[in-house]
Amino acid sequence: MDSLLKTVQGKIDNRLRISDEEALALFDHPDLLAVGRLAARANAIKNSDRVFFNVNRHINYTNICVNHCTFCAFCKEDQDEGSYTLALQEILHKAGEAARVGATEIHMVGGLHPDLPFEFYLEMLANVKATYPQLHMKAFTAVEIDYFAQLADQPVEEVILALKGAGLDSMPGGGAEILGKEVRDKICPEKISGERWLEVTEKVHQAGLKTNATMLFGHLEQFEDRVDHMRRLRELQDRTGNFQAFIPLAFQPDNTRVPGAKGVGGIDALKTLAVSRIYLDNFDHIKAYWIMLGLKIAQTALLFGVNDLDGTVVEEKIGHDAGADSPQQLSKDEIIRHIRVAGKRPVERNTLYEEVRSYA
Ligand code: V47
Repeated sequence: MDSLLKTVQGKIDNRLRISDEEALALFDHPDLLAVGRLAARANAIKNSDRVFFNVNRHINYTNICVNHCTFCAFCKEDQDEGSYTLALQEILHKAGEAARVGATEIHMVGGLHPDLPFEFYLEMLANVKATYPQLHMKAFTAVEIDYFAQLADQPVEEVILALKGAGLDSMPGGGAEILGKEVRDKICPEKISGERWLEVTEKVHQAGLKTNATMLFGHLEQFEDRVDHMRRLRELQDRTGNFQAFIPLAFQPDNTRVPGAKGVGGIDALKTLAVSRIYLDNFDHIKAYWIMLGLKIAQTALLFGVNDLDGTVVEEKIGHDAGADSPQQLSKDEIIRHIRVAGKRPVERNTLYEEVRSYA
């Protein structure tokens, strides 16, 4: 073991955090398996051999979006072929299908639609919640919440309270992309800044809601940008403690407009998940989102510090419009089998990481 690995191991064992320089050095380290072993050690301290998953369904109510992020193949203009906005009845139908198969969570996000009023979103939430109160509504992103504040001409705090009142239970981690300005200006120039994403997320945390945090990687960014991104998240988590999971999203390049981007290889994906597990000492969970990583890498990641495989998903558009070759959905049995084959203990969780059922 070289001196970097020894230092990092000592820090993990003594519950100390690694520096940005150490994280960068881990990204550059040639021994992926050694870095993975350290991440697995850090994860075992937090989660022992448990790997979480949930039974959920994604609903994307519209793909029409006023931002034109170059990495996004999902976004459409109103008049484009393939653009859509779901009617409330269709949304309720999808939520009903999820409820009938025992889902505990609806993950609901969409584009920034130019014409829908804020009331549309409140009504959507309130109707799903009233019809299926057992479903946890994990919905919108900091980007959408900022947009709603503009639509409603209200402060973000008021918008969050109104959404909470209508049934919002927590917020997913999308829209973070890469928080640093230089890369962000290239891949999503019209999107809110990284600073604003953090500010809105902090307000959501202050309103008592849990959220996740994502990082879109494998496009134009350097390792330095990834470490900078994680540092900002670690600092916010020190202040609020309301992040649940960190989710590195592997960039899917098809039908996108990021010059030169080729997508993410298995080694980079595993290294990124592993370094994030070691660096983000104040995050309880690192999620391998199998839709973007592919099932094989997501399963392998369970030996590289990951303790969450996300869920059944059912219908996925954002990654698949960009060429993801993963399936659209997984059954609970398949997820359990993939976790067991990795030598881990499957635990079905709800959105707040409360145990629904543990499988011996
Ligand atoms: O913010 C867009 C990403 C995100 C592409 O919180 C792409 O539990 C890869 O946030 N290739 C939305 N990624 C998805 C998301 C998410 C997913 C699963 C679980 C959770 C959670 C959150 O998808 C966007 C963007 O970063 N994205 N285009 C692409 N071509």
